[in-house]
Amino acid sequence: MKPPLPAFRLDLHEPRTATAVGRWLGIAFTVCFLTGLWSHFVQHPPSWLDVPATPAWGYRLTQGLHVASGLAAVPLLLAKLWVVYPRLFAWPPVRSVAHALERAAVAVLVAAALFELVTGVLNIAQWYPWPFYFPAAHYAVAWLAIGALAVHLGAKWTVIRTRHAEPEPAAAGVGRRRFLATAFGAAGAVTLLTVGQSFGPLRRLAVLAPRRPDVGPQALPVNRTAAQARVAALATDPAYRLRVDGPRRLAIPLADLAAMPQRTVGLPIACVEGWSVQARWTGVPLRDLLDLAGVPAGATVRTVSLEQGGLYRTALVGPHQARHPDTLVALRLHGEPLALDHGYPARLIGPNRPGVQQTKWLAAIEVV
Ligand SMILES: Nc1nc2c(c(=O)[nH]1)N[C@H]1C(S)=C(S)[C@@H](COP(=O)(O)O)O[C@H]1N2
Ligand SMILES: [Mo]
Repeated sequence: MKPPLPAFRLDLHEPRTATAVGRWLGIAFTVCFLTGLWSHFVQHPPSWLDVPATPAWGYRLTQGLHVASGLAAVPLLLAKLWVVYPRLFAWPPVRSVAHALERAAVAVLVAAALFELVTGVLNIAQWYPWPFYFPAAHYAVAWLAIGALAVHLGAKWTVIRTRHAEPEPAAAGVGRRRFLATAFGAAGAVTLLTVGQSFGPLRRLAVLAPRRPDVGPQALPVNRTAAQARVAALATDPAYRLRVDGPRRLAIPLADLAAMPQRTVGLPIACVEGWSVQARWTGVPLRDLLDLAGVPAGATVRTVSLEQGGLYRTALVGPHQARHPDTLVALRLHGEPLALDHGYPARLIGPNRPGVQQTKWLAAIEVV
């Protein structure tokens, strides 16, 4: 016979609570992982991937989900760690080979999850207090986290499945529900106070987000200014020419670009850092320029900025996006000439592309 449970057991460090928090944390991590993987492939496309141009808001959605799920995971991870921490110091530390592996996976999972969330949050705050290249490290550690999560779920599967087997004393139920309400409430609050950086209707609530999507020149945020990129002199030089290097080599003055047939489209800037906003762009369809230069339809092209250095000096445009009528060499934003900080005299803007690939201050378009 089992001994009777004490009447007021408010101990929350038990599997039922761990599982309840863990389920939502697992969902957040999975969404974050998959959307992050997509972001990585879009930015470093393998040879077989020609990133589609539709839906135009695709990257806006996946990257919005990536940052939102990562932010929601912060309070959930803290809650989970608080529930399970006594077990992290269980004695004896190792009981068998299987137990040793299980604990090793937990150690990797905790370390990798903390690393991903801390670097992710600092990155969207544009603070890089580390010596490594953030995207590469964040990507590599994501695999550690998801691998360790899979091992952890496998090891805990029986516990997860049997969580309702034992009846629970009423007092423990109340305490547990309060704790869970606090943890889920915190995750909900973080989401509500940040998601407006990409979800327009809630932009006024985005007080915890680093960016308001409607604040900046021409009502659009700026990630890197012309002054920071040191391009102001080149960008305003009257001798500016846009080079298009295909089988024919063109050097087109701004006035000639403006004299070509123009197209106006609504497309978002969707920054990898999570903010995004729709805007109205006018310019010359990229494919018209490629046709003029005799570039074949299946070609991948590279945009090159006037900027002399920087991580975003160049970007690739795959055949689908390069030939989509909405991919523009934009000259105007919301009907006015581009502000210098938004890429004057000309920038690339295309559907379903990460912000980092919307090259500002275009100098050239080259065939890869
Ligand atoms: N040449 C160049 N283009 C660039 C960048 C840059 O630093 N240099 N930043 C990119 C990033 S990260 C984003 S999110 C968008 C932002 O465009 P905006 O500053 O006009 O809003 O521009 C992209 N184009
Ligand atoms: Mo960005």
